Amino acid sequence: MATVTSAAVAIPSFTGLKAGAGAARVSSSTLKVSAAAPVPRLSVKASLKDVGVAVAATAASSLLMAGNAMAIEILLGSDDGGLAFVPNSFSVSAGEKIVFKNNAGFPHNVVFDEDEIPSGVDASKISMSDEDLLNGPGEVYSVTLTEKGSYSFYCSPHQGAGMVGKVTVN
Ligand SMILES: [Cu+2]
Repeated sequence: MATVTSAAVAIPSFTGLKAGAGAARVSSSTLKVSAAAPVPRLSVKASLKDVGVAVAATAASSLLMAGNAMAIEILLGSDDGGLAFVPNSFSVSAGEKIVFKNNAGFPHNVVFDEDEIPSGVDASKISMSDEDLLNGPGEVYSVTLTEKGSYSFYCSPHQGAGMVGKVTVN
């Protein structure tokens, strides 16, 4: 009985050791948990990376806007909600980027008139499709024209309301 008791006494301390070993195991499984933790951390890093890309894109577009010689911005819809390109007649250099930006009265789009562009230019390659619309504020459609000449374009939902424009490429 006494032996059993001493054994019983020994057991708690042994259990304590086991608990210590168990604690070690716990910490090793904690290590496993923390080894798993880098996965969400990685996804955080990935999203930070995405943010970085977005920031870089914003910086690039600011740079684009700063370099007016390289790009021109045309507003889709006037500030008072008028259905018009602003400006609706302008000139660019061949290869200069034209950025059409949603401003008001959207949805809008930009479709070049296949009968009023320089011969040899494929209207479908420089136009948005009739069904494709810019629905949100600030959305843009960019196009670069390389053939010199006169181009007419319109917004398909608002062509009847007079939302048409003309660009001369020099
Ligand atoms: Cu429109």
